[in-house]
Amino acid sequence: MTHSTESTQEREAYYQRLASHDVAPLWTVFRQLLTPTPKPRAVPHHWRWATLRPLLDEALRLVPIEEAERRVLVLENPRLKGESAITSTLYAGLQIIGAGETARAHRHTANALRFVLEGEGAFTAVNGERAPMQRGDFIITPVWTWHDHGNQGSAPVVWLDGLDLPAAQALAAIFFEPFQEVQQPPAVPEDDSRWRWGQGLRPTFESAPGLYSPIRRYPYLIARESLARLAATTKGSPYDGIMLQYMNPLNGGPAMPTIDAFLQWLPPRASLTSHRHTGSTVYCAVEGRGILEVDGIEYQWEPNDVMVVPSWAPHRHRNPHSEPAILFSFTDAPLLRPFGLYREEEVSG
Ligand code: 1HN
Repeated sequence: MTHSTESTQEREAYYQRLASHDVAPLWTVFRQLLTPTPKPRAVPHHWRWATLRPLLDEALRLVPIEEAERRVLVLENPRLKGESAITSTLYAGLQIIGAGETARAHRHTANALRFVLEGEGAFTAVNGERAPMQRGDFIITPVWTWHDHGNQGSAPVVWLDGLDLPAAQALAAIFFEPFQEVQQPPAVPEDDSRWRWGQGLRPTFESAPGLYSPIRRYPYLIARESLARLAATTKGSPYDGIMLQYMNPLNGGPAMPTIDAFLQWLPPRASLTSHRHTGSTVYCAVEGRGILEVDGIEYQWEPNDVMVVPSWAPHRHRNPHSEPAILFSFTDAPLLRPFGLYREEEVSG
């Protein structure tokens, strides 16, 4: 049934009057709000190391560390320009710190992770504990922990930063505080937390923080060795191959309350099954070469490339080469699970 011109005009006038009272009709937007499946604002994307690495060198040359709280190139989702976001919940960036430099100490409520890509001799200090940074190491600086970075080596060090910053912003829960000094004085021996909590042993005379993993650094050598040994006898998941979680040893859950992180091994000539799930994922290539197919688009990746898979986008991993391929990834899935919002399904075809 069509409406008379008169009633259409009356409605438009009515909608304008509603707006002047700061109200709006639901029925005109209902179907946009309740889409049958998720419609994320973020799009899939691939950032190439070959493109970004020279740009990091320019940042090193152009911007003194004293003028930048952190010398970082933000990986901005093409649909979220200006929002410092790789998806509507996650942040990712590449950070470079020159020989002898310090990235000053501060703390914030956003949870952060580091995945080391290049260089030797840097450390991240978290609440007075220094974690050495070697290629492939996974380091956490959870909610409201003091952290600074230093490079005692003779060449630049580069890593991937991952944060839940857009999620914390959406929840209007950002707090930030600079430390009273540039650097935290070391309060415990290097890697202390790993010896205390990261060997399948628990100190009986103390308790650990409840919200996040008590371990600051998960070394690459150990994660990689585990993957290689598992790969000799198992195929792992049909979707992810052999995948290990950076686990909080106190509860078997993710290392931080909002971000889960993984290292995965795609065996030579692996062609895995396509699936989709809620929650977004940022991938960073570590070893070998492979193909990540997202929404039918193929991203051919090389070491240190970064890719993003938004919520519910069908995706599939392939390794057509004769060498194993290794990917690091992190996801906001822990933000969804407690609220019944996590879904996962195989995608055929
Ligand atoms: C931050 O504190 C670091 O500590 C890196 O290295 C990137 C991006 C946004 C907000 C805080 C760091 C960051 C950040």
